[in-house]
Amino acid sequence: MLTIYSDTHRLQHGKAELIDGTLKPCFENPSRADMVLQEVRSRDLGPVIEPVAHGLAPVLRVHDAGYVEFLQTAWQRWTAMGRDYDALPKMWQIRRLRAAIPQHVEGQLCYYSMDCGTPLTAGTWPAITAAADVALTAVDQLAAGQRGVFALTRPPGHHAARDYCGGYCFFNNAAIAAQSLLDRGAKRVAVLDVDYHHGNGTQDIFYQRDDVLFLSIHGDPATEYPFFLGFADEHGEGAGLGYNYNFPLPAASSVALWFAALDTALGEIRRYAPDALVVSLGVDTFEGDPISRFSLASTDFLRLGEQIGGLGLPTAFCMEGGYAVEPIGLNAVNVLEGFSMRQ
Ligand code: Q9C
Ligand code: ZN
Repeated sequence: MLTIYSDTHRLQHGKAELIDGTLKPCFENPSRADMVLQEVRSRDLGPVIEPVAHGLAPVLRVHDAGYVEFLQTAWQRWTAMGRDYDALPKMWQIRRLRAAIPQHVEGQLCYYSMDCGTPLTAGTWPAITAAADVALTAVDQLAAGQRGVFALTRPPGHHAARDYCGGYCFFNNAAIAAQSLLDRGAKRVAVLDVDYHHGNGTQDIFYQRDDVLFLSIHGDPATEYPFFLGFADEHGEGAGLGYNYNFPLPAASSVALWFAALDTALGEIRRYAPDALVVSLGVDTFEGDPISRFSLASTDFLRLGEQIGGLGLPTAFCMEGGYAVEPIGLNAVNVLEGFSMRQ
């Protein structure tokens, strides 16, 4: 299987996030993608190629123009005030506060953020545009006839909605890929999100549409991040009604329960009969993940890949979460190898 990768991800290197009352080094850091790439190479998964620059037009197909402009200019505006540290919001436009976009960069940071765990840094803009290009190049390769392509995207994307960042995500790489598939002629695309956390951003982007079927298997938001979206009764809206499926599972769910949810999700994908599939590939469902609470073993990821491969669809895998850094490559490449066994 072909892998698309850019070193530019390294420029996104946040310093710290608030964990258990103190600042700890960011879980979402460059070593994650480095470890995945190392495993891709050592297992000889296939060729690794650089992304092709696609510009902002395909990003603006899923993200709000004001949000994109904010991301593009924020670091320059932040440092112009003499701030040389990561930009993090300290308040939110919560219930009954005015929804107007503030003028000040700090106010805008609050307006466009979902949480305070997603540091905007000197390298955020180059890293997120490179990640979008990685996803878009994967789509180019599907259009050129590849059956499965691995977009080694970092930072991840599935928590980023049309107009907000959060959960370590800025641009929604998987949504950008799905939209690009449609723009290249696909009639229907399915996005299957297997990250431990609900893909609230992807759901948000496609919630009112029937040309993208979104399915997410994740820790129950009643107790798990992102808390405010990802419940089983979110089925879509308007034209999108019936095209959104959430499978929230209790935090300590068994592997058998997880695969039962996958089976139901795969059945819905078959029924939808899409032209292509995008997988939001988070491996934070792993038993050793430091911030998540499912218990998939490394071999379960092979099985996951095989089952996805059994759909027989052109498939773009976009890397999402996974914070047990040492085995992240083993787990991610197991999915890709399992998929390849079914081609
Ligand atoms: N105590 C992704 O996997 N905070 N994002 C968790 C745990 C945010 C995860 C805090 C988790 C975001 C792409
Ligand atoms: Zn996650």
